Amino acid sequence: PMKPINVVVTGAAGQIAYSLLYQLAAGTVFGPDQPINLHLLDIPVMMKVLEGVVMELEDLALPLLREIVPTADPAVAFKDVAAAFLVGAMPRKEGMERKDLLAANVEIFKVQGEALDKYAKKDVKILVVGNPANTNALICSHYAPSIPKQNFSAMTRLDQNRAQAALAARLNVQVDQVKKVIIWGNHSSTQYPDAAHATVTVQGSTKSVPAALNQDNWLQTTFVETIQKRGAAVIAARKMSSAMSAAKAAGDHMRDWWMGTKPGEYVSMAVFSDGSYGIPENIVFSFPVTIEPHGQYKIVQGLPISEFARSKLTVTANELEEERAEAYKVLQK
Ligand code: NAX
Repeated sequence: PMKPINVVVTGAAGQIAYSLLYQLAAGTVFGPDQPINLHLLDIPVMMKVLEGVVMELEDLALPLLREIVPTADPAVAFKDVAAAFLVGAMPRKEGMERKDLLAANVEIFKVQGEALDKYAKKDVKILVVGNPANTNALICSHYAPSIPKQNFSAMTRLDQNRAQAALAARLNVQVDQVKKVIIWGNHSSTQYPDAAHATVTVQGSTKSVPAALNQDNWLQTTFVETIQKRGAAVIAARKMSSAMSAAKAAGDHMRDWWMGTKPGEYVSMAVFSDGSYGIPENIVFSFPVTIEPHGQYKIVQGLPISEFARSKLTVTANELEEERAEAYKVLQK
């Protein structure tokens, strides 16, 4: 029998965690044979709510779920963790500017980076979901120098899933017949959802999505805008931000990182740029990656970048450089 691993979820009393925790306990992320201990971190005022979440986790009666550790103490939460879902963040409140939001979150991810550095396993896989996710991952890594940079990532999988679903709907095929959609850059409205390299399979024959659509214009306009603004559309309808789909995407991201990507496919993850595709180094940028089972991710190389794509990549890279500059300004105060 396999030994349990420790998995931490921050923001554990929040709405994304509420859907994510079930997936972890059910074995859909780390596999049906991997028992887990769940470490649940939230802030002191949320401890009562967290108690309720713990009760529900117990009542799932799932055999893979061993210990449950609710806490407001990062030292306890990050102890010997093999995987970390950093979901908790300061939400944007009315009248708050992007800068204020960044400042509040930089502080949170500094504290959690330091705790990861001190208490987590050195091969811990870290997924940042809390916004601004890419820059939070950068800050977190900065304060965890003993953990390799390649172990930090931020989530753009929800954007990828949204793009895949939108293409499938447009092409009138089942969602799993669309593959290799890419999200480039920041998890923000500057992200570039790119279907130029995507494929679609209809009745056993596979072709490129642009060829199947025969309409480049839609891919460069409505498609891009719809995916960039999908989060806002969900908020407008639900009065709350995406949670079920965000949690599912977080599970997808970690599962593929842990177990590997499917042969011939790639997925998008925001990771430290190594200069691939001319993207500046030392920002956390979403790239297409492949992963060997229990291995490191590799950024897919050699995809042709059109002039249109290049202009989109530049915009989102510039935004990430600006966020980095702002974050370091806050940290130096
Ligand atoms: P909720 O407000 O429901 O939950 C957040 C939880 O985090 C709260 O319980 C809060 O007390 C806790 N928290 C705050 N500061 C903390 C700290 N220092 N340590 C531990 N816990 C802390 O938000 P939810 O809807 O769950 O969203 C969480 C984050 O995900 C937000 O930042 C949101 O913007 C971000 N998202 C990111 C997405 C992505 O694709 N990368 C998509 C979905 C989502 O919008």
